[in-house]
Amino acid sequence: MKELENWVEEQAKILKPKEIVWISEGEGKELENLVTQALKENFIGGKVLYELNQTPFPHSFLHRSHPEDVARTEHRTFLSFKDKNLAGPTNNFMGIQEAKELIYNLSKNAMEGRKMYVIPFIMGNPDSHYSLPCVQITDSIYVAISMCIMTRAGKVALEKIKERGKFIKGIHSLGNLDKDKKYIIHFPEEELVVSLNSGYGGNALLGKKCIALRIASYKGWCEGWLAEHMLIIEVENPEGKKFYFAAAAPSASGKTNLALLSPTLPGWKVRTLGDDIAWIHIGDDGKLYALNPEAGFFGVAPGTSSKTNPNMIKTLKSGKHLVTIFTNVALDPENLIPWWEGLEPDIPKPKKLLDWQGKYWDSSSGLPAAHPNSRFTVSIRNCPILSPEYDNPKGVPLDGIIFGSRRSSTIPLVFEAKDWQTGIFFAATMGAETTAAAEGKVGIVRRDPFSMLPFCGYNMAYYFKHWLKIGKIAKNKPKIFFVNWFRKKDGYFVWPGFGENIRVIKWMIDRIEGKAKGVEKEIGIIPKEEEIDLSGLEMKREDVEFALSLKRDEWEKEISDIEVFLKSFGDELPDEIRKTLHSIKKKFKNI
Ligand code: GTP
Ligand code: SPV
Ligand code: MN
Repeated sequence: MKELENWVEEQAKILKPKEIVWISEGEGKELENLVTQALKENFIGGKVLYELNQTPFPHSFLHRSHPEDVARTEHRTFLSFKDKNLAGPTNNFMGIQEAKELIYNLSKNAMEGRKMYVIPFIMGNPDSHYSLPCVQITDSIYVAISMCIMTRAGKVALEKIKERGKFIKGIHSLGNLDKDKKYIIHFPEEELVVSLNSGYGGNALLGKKCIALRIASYKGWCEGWLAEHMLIIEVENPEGKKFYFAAAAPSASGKTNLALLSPTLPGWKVRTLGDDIAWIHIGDDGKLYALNPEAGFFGVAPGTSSKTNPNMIKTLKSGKHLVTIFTNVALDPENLIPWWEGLEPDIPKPKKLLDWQGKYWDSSSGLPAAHPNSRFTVSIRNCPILSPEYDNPKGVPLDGIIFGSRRSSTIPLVFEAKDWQTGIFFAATMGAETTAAAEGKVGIVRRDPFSMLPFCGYNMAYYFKHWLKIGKIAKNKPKIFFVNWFRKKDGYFVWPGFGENIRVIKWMIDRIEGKAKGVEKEIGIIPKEEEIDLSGLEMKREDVEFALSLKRDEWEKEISDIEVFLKSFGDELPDEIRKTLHSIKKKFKNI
């Protein structure tokens, strides 16, 4: 395709790579050759990839990133529009001319001495009307291999680019990994992303947050659909009836775990469709249909074990499809087995351990051996509970949308919004404690609307309006629920979480089927204690009560924080949200 060839040529003139390599298969021999190359190629004092013990972890490799390039960098992530107002108060804005000049200056000769990989890829099932063909260029072989795992790459995408005559563009260069020159700049109107001087996941695998969320959410706003930071699951009850849920949660706050949930209640089954991103369209029947545009998991390693997430451990040990990469985990140097905090009891902590930077780990240092944001990159096809509906080009019809917070107080284990408008209000004002998925202090409560604060590709006030509008058009809407697995009592998580979360989903299904009444409280419908199935679980009554409780002092503070946050949107804030705030405030005053 001429436009593609011209664009690649044009970029090569600026970036000056020593060679251009087109990815045509993204699997098989081609992927094998890339891995062989990466095992030999130098990268910050070592190699790009190290082979791991193939017995427990077939087709698995270790990568160590630059030690200062280990998480998304929100303060260096920008949206560039003609009109500043389109970025809104929660995003960093950069004018188009300034951005283009900066990029040109930083890109000149940035790929000198390196190969430039051209990766055609498609987000979503190629047969889907909703999938989007894209092309990323990169000078990182680690990024090229990761893109082959995370997306449908190669000729399948190239064919669609030719057929549709257009593609979303991504330019990525490691440059010199200078953190002061790191920029991730999005041009939603032009459907272009440029990322320079970082090699880390969300900053560098451009299909993921940059394209499938920031560019796609803007596109969805223009075209009438949604791009969301959500997992997708199929839940089958003991009678064989299936229900579909999409669930948002902030980064490193339980999506992957919920997506691969292994239910503790007998007879219940959960199957995975996606663990991080959902594109949601309105169907002809007025239902909302969700599909996963990705083809792999880029999941948090620490805390993953056969106790918390047995299906992920099986996924990582499968080795059936493509290759698996562990980034910034620790390593048992004798047995070449990856290790991270929370992996016991599967793999006991080895006597000798290399930390995530490859140095001998001193257990008395108080520092973790694996980086808290260490991750694995693995094909979704290796997941033993992948739903056959993953390949459905239309997506699956949603029965429920779940919004999860990470809050040690205030937010109860679960509640249902009384209606769509109230659901949008709580989603828009959700708070969450920050995690290691982004640079900065961990554990600070900040408002993270829809878990999209770092990923919304346009003015968040318009995004709220867009969700409200979707609710008006879709006549067969899912119910909206809120969950918080992270509430603490005396310093401990009061809810056991993980596989036990099926008990909360069961209540949601009872609500969907009209079997559970719940109790109406100020914020919505909360389960009656006896409506949560606790069979086979040893949990004190008072702890369940605590998990479901609303504390007046906590909610007074919550509402005043919400008010401050909503003020930042000024006049752009939708009236519906302002009105819902008043009505909820009034309810709390009336207690
Ligand atoms: P991103 O990939 O960053 O978008 O995150 P994610 O939402 O997929 O995060 P993930 O599921 O990997 O969550 C990681 C963290 O959440 C780990 O620290 C887990 O131990 C913790 N976690 C997940 N589910 C639960 C749960 O039900 N209860 C508790 N207490 N912790 C959980
Ligand atoms: C997140 O931070 O929400 C992730 C990882 O899913 S990254 O791809 O780095 O954004
Ligand atoms: Mn994520």
